[in-house]
Amino acid sequence: MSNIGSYEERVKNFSWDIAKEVLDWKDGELLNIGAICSDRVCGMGKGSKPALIWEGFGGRSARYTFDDLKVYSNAFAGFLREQGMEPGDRICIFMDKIPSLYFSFLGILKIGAIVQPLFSAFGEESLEVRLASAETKAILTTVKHVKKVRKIRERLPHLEKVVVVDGNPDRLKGDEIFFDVEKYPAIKEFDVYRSDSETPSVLHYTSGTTGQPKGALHVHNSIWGQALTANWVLDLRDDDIYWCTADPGWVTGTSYGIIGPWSLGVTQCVLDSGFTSARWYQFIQDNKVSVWYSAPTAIRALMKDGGELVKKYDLSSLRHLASVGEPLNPEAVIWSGEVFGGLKFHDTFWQTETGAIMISNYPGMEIKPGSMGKPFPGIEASVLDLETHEPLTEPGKVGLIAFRPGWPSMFRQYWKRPDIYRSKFVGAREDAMPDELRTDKSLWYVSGDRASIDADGYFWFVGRDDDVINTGGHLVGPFEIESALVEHEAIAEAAAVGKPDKVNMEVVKAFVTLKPGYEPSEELELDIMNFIRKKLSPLAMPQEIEYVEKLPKTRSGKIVRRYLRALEWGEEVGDLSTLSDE
Ligand code: 6R9
Repeated sequence: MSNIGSYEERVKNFSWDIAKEVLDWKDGELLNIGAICSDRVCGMGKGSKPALIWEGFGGRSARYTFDDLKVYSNAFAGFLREQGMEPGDRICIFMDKIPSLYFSFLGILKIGAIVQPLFSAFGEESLEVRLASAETKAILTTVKHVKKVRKIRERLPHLEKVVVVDGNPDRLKGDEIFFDVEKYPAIKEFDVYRSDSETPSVLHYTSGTTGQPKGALHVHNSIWGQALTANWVLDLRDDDIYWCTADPGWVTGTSYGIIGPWSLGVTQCVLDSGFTSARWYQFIQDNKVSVWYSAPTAIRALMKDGGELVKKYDLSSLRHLASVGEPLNPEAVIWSGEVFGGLKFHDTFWQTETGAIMISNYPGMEIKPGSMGKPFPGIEASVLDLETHEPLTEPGKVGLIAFRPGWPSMFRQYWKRPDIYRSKFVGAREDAMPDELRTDKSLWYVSGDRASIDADGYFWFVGRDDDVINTGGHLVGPFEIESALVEHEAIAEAAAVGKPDKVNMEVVKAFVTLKPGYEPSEELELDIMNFIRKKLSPLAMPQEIEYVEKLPKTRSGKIVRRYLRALEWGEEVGDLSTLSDE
């Protein structure tokens, strides 16, 4: 049965040690996420319990128990160790949501290396930037995606091993290595790396306004936050069939698509095929999904197909629904209550940097449609005045969402960028080290989002405090897009902003000036779109390109995206006095 308790009760009597009780954790046990999510679950007598129910394209499917998870993650661990991979090395996983992604994720952690999951739809430039930044030593990929690695490999001196986990070994090139997890001699017990709470675990790249994406580095200690929030907020119980729709290339897909559920020994389903509403409902029906964690864009797409379609399926297995990634509009909450037998999507708010859910509609708490809910027990959250950075006390006033440092799953640094890490903390000393910042309770970690808090303590999201574009719950950095745009032969200068979209909330729109000799045309527009799709990803591809004579700039020559964005959203353009008037 559920052990989540009432929100008020939990806030009053909170301690992170409760996470250890939930996992039945004894002091002195090995703190290694890879082992906790597989070996440890088997050790608790759940080895034959289904861990992963998988469906792919074309009707392919597979089922794996926790025993399988243990043996196959051991195989990846054994193989990688054999290949000379060492604790602390960055190993990238670049695949669709196939079973080997999940096995290798745990296997990499078992040798004490750092997992760098990257979204498989990334094009070669998105991939290159992230592999170069992390000085990644090995990449695990598939036949479908290895071609992109081949194009950039010679520019990546640190990339020693390219491993392909499917297909035909005869088709590999050069020193690429073939690895078939099912054929590797079974390792029953693997000698797991003796990690501790501060051993680095996962490196997720995330986009900011300026510069290239930054790597948010997590540690094995994150498990306490991920397990407890998976238990209390997602309400995961031993007999659940859980479906997290996120891709592990993004943080939701690892914190709650791998670590949270499997640390609790919960069965989860993965659907690795294109989206249609019918396919999703069928998947829930066939697998008797009970807890479903998804994103507003998907929910809006389901809404578009209407409530009648829902009635064609038996979705009575569903018990709890939650959402993350972007603002969940009140209509979506109300609609879900109507069509899913009274179940409403519970909005949750968090970030790559926070590692786990920070603000949420806690089960049992009254849902105010449109609100993100309240801080998780043990999390001190506030909104800070936009100018003074003092906490706002007046209900309804808009400020910056901020958290007191020190929760277990908080990121420990931006990879090799202590300066940017420091800039996320209000009140930080200029020479403060990452380790001091993350434990200093006099500071605030600022999320980069704006919200207000109402008189009942509920948080209401307002928008981002920067120029990052959130398209369908995925963050894309304008700088990365602009840098790629100006590599196109016809483009002189470029600005990328989000424009409103009914389903995806925002899509990318680019404003460009052309080089002499090039004329605006529809053909050129398509060419530019394709150029970005291939280089970066379908997410980063502009849905519209507007040719302009010049871009709005400040006197110092910086492009003012804020101005272009406001035009797109029909908002007040704001203070233009800093704009150049040339
Ligand atoms: C987990 C994840 C984080 C950013 C975050 C904010 C937006 C996330 C939200 C939300 C409104 C919610 N965001 N949850 N906005 N309501 N419930 O999504 O991580 O990819 O790092 O994105 O997404 O802007 O700062 P990440």
